[in-house]
Amino acid sequence: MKSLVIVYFVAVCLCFTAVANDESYRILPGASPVVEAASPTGRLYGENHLKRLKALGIEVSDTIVSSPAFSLRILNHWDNLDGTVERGYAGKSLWNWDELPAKVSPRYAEYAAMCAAVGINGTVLNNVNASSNILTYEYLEKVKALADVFRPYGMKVYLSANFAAPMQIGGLPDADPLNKDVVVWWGDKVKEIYQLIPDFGGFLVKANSEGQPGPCDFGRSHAQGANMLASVIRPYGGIIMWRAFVYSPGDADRAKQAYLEFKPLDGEFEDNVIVQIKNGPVDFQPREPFSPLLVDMPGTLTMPELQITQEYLGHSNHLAYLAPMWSELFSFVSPESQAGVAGVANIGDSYNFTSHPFARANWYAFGRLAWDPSLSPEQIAREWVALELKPSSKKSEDRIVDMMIRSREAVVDYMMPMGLHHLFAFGHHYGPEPWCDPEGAREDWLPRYYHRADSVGIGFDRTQTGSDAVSQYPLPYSEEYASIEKCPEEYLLWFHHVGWSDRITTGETLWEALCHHYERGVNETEKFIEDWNACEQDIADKVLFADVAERLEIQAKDARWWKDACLLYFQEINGLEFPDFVTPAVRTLDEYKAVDLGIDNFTCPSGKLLDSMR
Ligand code: BDP
Repeated sequence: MKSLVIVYFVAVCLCFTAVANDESYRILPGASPVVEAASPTGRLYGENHLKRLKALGIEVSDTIVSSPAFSLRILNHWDNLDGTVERGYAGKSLWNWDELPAKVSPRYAEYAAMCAAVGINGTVLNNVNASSNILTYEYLEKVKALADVFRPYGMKVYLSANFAAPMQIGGLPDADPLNKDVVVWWGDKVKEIYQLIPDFGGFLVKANSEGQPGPCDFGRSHAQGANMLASVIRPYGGIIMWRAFVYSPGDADRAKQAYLEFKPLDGEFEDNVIVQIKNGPVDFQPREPFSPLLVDMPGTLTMPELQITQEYLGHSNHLAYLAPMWSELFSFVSPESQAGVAGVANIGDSYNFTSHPFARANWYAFGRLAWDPSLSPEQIAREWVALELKPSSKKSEDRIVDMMIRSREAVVDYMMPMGLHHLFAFGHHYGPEPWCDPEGAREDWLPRYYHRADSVGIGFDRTQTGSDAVSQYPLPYSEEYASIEKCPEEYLLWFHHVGWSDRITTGETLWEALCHHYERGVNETEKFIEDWNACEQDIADKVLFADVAERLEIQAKDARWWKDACLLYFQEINGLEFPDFVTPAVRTLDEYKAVDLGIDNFTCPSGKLLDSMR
């Protein structure tokens, strides 16, 4: 559709030169350092950085020049218009739609200031499973009120659009992107939006995914759908972020589907469309290999979608500092090849916005990495600990930073090590249910689809003898992942079905190694409790201290629950003895199978409540 190489080049230049310069700043050293910037937003970012340096006691001895690596650094709120948040664990939605636009909570500005402090420059206000009502005039006036608050902080507002909106609120018989009436409807809608919000950012679209409507319903491709919206929004400078999270039951290996659907469309998208791709090929698991689509769409603008909310990492109960996971992604996917980065927000109306005090570190880290993905997770953790927790001794600071750095690997270890994935309870994705098999559920929503445990071994064969997902990766990864000897241990069971008694590179059998990981994860959570308690004297905020302490206890209990339930279940399948180092299970497998948290599928407003239900 376009002369790709040129369009891509121009688009990248636009993204990385014009916009980036606009937001960049310089800080000149001196007794009172001076911030220079070409725009008010750049100045704000510079001043914020200077504040950060001051708070950290760092003097500006040389000129600092900084510009963002990604031009789009956007939060995706999965907030519904009824005030619930899909996969949100920090209370209700921050946006009080009932009160807006008449009443504008001071928390909106507080939120925007926190985003600006780390350089986040956009926010999608509503859930990707979008209600068309957000596009009615009534709601657009509310959106305008929020946009007016966010503007001085350099934050643009975006909306998730339901592709069937022309039918649902426009009264049209279809939403076919090639139907002139549909195009006119969207054109009028976009005009109405820009009259209210002249700097509106654009739309995020989840189409033909998990039951959402989309162009394929009318025999059109994703590119045709995205390009129609792109053409109506182009005159206003808006963009379309089109999600690649698609998979349908019964087809190929779910991990292959986004690539299979989108790769053939490479080069067909307009240059104001950005294909938004989840970091891994399945769905925000504690560890996934990177999505091959992110590195194989040279004729298309793409951006990774990260999940800040801990849907699959213990909700707001568990300490899981996510910067190591995101840095891991950028070690495979070069930031220069991406037009932006999106993060599914972990923010709600909870007193501290995120419920778990340490979950604020993930919001902070998302922004810092979106500005500069070369920052180390440790440096970001150190900044956050010093700025927010303010421990009074260096020893405690070091201890807390160390806990944070270890925390994500601990979660992987006690939930699903060595490449296991999706062993979660159906629906709420909190606890373990590797056995889960509710009636009528789609096969690719069930843990057994992913772990494939049988009497011989465990793991998903994604090599040429299996689903051949490995062939979607470029060299050297395709070769490395396809080889059972060379495959990194952390992805072993993602790509291979391995015999229980096979020896892996450490010399242990697979069964021993799995048991080791689970045990280590549990031990880590116990060490977190010790580490945190050792910091008590140095944390002035006693309420925060107690809150974290309580959650760490829950996390340790949950870690045991995960370890016991998974190992007992796998043992039932392989009939092997546990190695000596495995601590005895607290309950029997049947007791674990009977656990019912009694929480709904999507929202769990108060994470801590879960514990009392177990
Ligand atoms: C899954 C969530 C689901 C989201 C979906 C998505 O479980 O609630 O709607 O992703 O990203 O992780 O669209």
